Amino acid sequence: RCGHCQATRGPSYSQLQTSDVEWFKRCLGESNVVTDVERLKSFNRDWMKKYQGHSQLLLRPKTTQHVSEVLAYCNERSLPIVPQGGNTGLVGGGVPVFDEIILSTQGMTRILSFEESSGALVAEAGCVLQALDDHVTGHGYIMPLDLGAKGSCCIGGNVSTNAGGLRLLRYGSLHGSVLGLEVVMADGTILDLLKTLRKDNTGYDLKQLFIGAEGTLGVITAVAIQCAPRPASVQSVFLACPSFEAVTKVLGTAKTMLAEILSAAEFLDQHCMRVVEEQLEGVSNPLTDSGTCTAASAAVAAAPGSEGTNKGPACTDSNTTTGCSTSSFASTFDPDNAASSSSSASLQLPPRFYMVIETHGSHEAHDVEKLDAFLEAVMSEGHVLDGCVATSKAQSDSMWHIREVIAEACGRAGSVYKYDVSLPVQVMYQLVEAVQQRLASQLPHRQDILTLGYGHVGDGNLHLNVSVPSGYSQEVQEVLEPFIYEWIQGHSGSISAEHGIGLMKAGALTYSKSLKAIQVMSSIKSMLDPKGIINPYKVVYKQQA
Ligand code: FAD
Ligand code: S2G
Ligand code: ZN
Repeated sequence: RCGHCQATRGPSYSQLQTSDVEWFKRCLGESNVVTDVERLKSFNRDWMKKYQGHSQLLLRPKTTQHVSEVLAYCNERSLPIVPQGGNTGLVGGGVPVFDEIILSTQGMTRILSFEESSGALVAEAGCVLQALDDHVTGHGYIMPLDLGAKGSCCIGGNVSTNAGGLRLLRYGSLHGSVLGLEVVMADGTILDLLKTLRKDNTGYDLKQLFIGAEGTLGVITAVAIQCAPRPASVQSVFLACPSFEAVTKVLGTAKTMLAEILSAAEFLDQHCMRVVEEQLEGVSNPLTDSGTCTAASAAVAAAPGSEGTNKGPACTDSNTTTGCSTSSFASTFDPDNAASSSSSASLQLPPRFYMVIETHGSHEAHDVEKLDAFLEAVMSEGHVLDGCVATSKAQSDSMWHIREVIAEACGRAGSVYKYDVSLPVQVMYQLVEAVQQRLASQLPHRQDILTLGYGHVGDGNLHLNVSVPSGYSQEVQEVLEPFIYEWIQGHSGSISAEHGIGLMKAGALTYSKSLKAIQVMSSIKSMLDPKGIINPYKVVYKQQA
């Protein structure tokens, strides 16, 4: 019985035989068939070390034809498989529940084509996202998605989870940027939907079924995706805010004043900043570590095109309305030396929230002028206590690094319960506070538990993380669930914004989808995978019963 979802191993599934392994070796070549228990360990365990499978076999097909032959064989033999890319998924979707065969796409890493004129890329599913971004950057394009896991996650896994990430606000969802897919179905049929046309309105848009299906409807073997022109001007700022309400105000102002050049709006709370600084060597708050980035005032005043910026008096108090302009941005917020920074009362306390905001545009002077006006507005309204503008790629990267390593830092601090959810922005942080209060009241002796919030605030996507130093426990799990799912349902949110359902939320789909909708999903699953051999127990499994 599975400890997470109480499922039992499907009665109709066969046990793996030696003759099966021999067949796979003849089909794929001995080196692409792994049975060694030690080598299988990392493939049987998810990135968070929360889900543990017991697969005895890893297959690494090199071609679509191989995948087709393997699936036809497994379907015939009723041998369940789990497709796996970079194994960075966070809901247990990419690892076996019991002894399912792991079908890894890591052997399928060819870039099949790139059209300079249109920016359409066609690549095999096992290509790592970072490698693709590097490839298209050389042609003056960027991938339309960016995740903290870009160094390991694969484009097939990205599509299969309908990954969101740091660029969704500007470049949209994969449901829009994926142009075509090649998918191998449960019976081995190769479904060639691999078009690079921007528009192809011919019947049902089948590729959409597989985007976000988390490997339960077929194995994606190749992806055609629309890349975006590499922006000539990238501006990044790191801001400190006194409250989450201020964060929402800054977001609103960014959307109106930065408008078409706004490409990312992320937030993190003070607990994130602390755990990153505590757990990761050499990562520090750019607003207290003056070496990280140039103070907004110096940068904005010096940046080209800001000549027109009102130089204004040195802003000694961000709450006054003395005509402070952006160029008088408080230099750096230094809690140890509050006297040297702006003297306003709100600066006496460490900021409770931080934001990373980025613009992608085609004309630096134009972009800096808009950014300058935006910073002036949010400063003069008191929604920003302090901040800095990156004046080099290295500074921009270091700002993003803080945001991207929060997950890793939380993982180092303890075992993490992750809740990737969509909520109306105005209530978003109330969920973090509600969970903090609930843990304090239900488990008052557990002061060691760290509850924090961060995420893609521009998309209404919160990442609530509860890090438990002593490890996963039923005691903590029962305080968190179903409380969190009920809270989300009561606030018209979604229990999964971008990570998917996987195994973790297979029993919670009803908090965000009607039974009727789930029944339709189950009938699609039964039609496309009648023997249920592709990634069983995941996504709609619970509702099948
Ligand atoms: P895997 O983990 O290998 O698999 C994920 C799911 O896809 C599984 O259900 C698996 O069965 C299925 N699958 C994989 N390959 C295929 C295929 N070829 N065909 C069919 N099904 C397949 N996610 C976000 O959305 N946004 C983020 O900002 C983000 N940031 C992250 C940061 C960190 C540090 C980490 C560790 C993870 C982050 N993630 C994020 C989660 C994860 O990176 C994404 O879900 C990613 O898309 C998973 O890709 P993968 O190749 O690792 O897939
Ligand atoms: C992110 C992944 C990590 C997490 O960093 O945007 O999607 O902890 C997340 O949820
Ligand atoms: Zn995310």
